[in-house]
Amino acid sequence: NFCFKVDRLLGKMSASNLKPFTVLVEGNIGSGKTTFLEHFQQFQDITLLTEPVEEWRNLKGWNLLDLMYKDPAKWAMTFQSYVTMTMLDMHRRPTSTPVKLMERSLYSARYCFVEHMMRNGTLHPAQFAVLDEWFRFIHREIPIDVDLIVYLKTTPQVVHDRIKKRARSEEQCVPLSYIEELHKLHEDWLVNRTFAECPAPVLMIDADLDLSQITEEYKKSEHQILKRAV
Ligand code: DCP
Repeated sequence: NFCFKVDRLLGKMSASNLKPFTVLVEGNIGSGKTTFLEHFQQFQDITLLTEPVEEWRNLKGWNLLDLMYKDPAKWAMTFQSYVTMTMLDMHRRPTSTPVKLMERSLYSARYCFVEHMMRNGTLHPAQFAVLDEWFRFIHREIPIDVDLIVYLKTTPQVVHDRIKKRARSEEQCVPLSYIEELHKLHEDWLVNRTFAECPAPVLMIDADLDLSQITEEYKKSEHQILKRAV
């Protein structure tokens, strides 16, 4: 028992000098990313970084998420540039634990949301060019470590129903077509690998299951994530 404790302590000390094993949790809107992160609250030695949606909803009193949904042509650029900043902050945040779990990333912002807004014309090509240059600059100049991506794969209709049920005020007019297009971009990025770089191996999870059954599904990923925790 004593040896085990010393071992663990040494493990922790050496782990704190190392880079954490970094896991990105990705998936469509309403796929259960937050619930997935909450599942890992029960374990020690993991830092959980949930998405800064609350920051997007209140920047000096301004609800950028709401502004973007109400008038995308005017506010998408502002919103996505703030997302870039808050995501970079999460990627760079130091952790004292050997495992770091992050909800979303700079990658899904660029390869799913910004990509969609460029393709459907919400972003002016010049606005897209600026966001893309920021992404490329960060990618080139700042180390962003990713070791594993957990992809919560869903069916668009299922998450659309969930989004309506959870009734986040800003998302009330999100059409099924938008969810379908975002789904396709996640698939192209993480499964088909057709247009964008995938920065780490992908672990796919069936996230269509409802809350009563999803824990079993989440457990399947525990081994891959926890083997890195001391
Ligand atoms: N969003 C966006 N652009 C981004 C990231 C998010 O427009 N680069 C929007 C889409 C949603 C809201 O922000 O309206 C939050 O989306 P997420 O899918 O990131 O988070 P959820 O809260 O839906 O995650 P989940 O339900 O899976 O926990």
